[in-house]
Amino acid sequence: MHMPSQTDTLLRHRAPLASIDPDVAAILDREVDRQEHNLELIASENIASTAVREAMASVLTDKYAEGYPGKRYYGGCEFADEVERLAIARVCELYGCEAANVQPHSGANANMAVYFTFMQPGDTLMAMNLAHGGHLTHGSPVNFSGQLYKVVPYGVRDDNELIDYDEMRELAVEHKPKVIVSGATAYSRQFDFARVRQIADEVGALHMCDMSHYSGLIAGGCYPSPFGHAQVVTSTTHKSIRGPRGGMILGDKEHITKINKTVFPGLQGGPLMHVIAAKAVAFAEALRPEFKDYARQVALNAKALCSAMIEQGFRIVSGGTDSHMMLVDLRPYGVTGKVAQEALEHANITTNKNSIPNDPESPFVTSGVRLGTPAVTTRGMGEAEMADIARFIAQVLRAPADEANIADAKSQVVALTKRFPIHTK
Ligand code: DSN
Repeated sequence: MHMPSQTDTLLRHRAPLASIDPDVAAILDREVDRQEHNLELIASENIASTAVREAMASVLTDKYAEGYPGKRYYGGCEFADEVERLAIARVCELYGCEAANVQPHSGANANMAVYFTFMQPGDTLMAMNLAHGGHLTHGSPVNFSGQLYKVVPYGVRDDNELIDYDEMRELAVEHKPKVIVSGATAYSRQFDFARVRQIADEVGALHMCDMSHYSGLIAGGCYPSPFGHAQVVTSTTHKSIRGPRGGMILGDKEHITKINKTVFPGLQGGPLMHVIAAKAVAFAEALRPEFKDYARQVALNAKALCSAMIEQGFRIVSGGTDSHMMLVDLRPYGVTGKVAQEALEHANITTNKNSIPNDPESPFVTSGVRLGTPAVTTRGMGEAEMADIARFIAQVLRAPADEANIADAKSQVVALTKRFPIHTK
């Protein structure tokens, strides 16, 4: 007779994580505590809802569903089909587009799928310079995108730190890229998507927008939409749109049909159906009227934080923000991005060091930090709290090596976070 082991018994009785694996459970508890008592200002992070996390932790993690709805390589896919169709229908409604692929495991995979579909190795890719706010997958030499393609970067003007569209056009005419990418990770201003399309059309390129950073604001009507200007739009699903960690590709039927073959079987195997279920939940949340209020508040908070940082004596790259983020030039305080990130972390303020345009420091040191408001807005903070946050940052960076000063700032940060609980409501 088979005697079930203790572990089998625990699994069958749906034992909680803590009884199966107290080590991992304890780590997760500490992460909850970190999130509760830190101010999360990393512009690419957010706080997914309990519903999104519940879908992500669902039984769909067990299911192989290689293929697409109605055309799978495995049996038993009826509910996988249903949930993937729902995710596609919802995201198309959200952005007013015709077709979508919700299977990319990440934004990098989504970008790779588009490049592989429309370019051959050795072709020319034009995208924003990483040092001016672009992304690794937009042609960095340490990334596949910079290694497979000839990269022609465009950047910002020296005088106003805004994208130089005249230079973009000149470079495009000269180098004839196959794909021009709009979108960035550290550009706080509006993209002129119509202008990028005009340039792309002039040289016969595809305009791909990587809207990862802006996708929540676009869904909420608080940032210009690339739809109608870019033939293909890629995004992560976990930044301002507040879904699970993952990627997606949106566009018209013609382009998405071609891209589908690249995603599967070209690049990926089985889709993460539990994550696709969570994407469907996030898209439903973003379709609710409250999400528009959220997106509006993210943008208002970014403007408020930006003004308060300027009042504290920091310089903001380009002088302001039209989005959820800003790049802070720390040189007026005489600290580098590396020193600032570390000192702020000791005071429970989470940021990331970031190069500013024409940065004299290396990317490992930098002269800037990037600040974003999606996560603090999700926990309910408003413009008044943004002024507090700027004050705390200034206090820390005025004396980043002074332990008593950091401890004092930290106690104020923790008091603020306690007024806006996340997981313990
Ligand atoms: N790493 C992300 C960011 O922080 O902007 C982009 O993928």
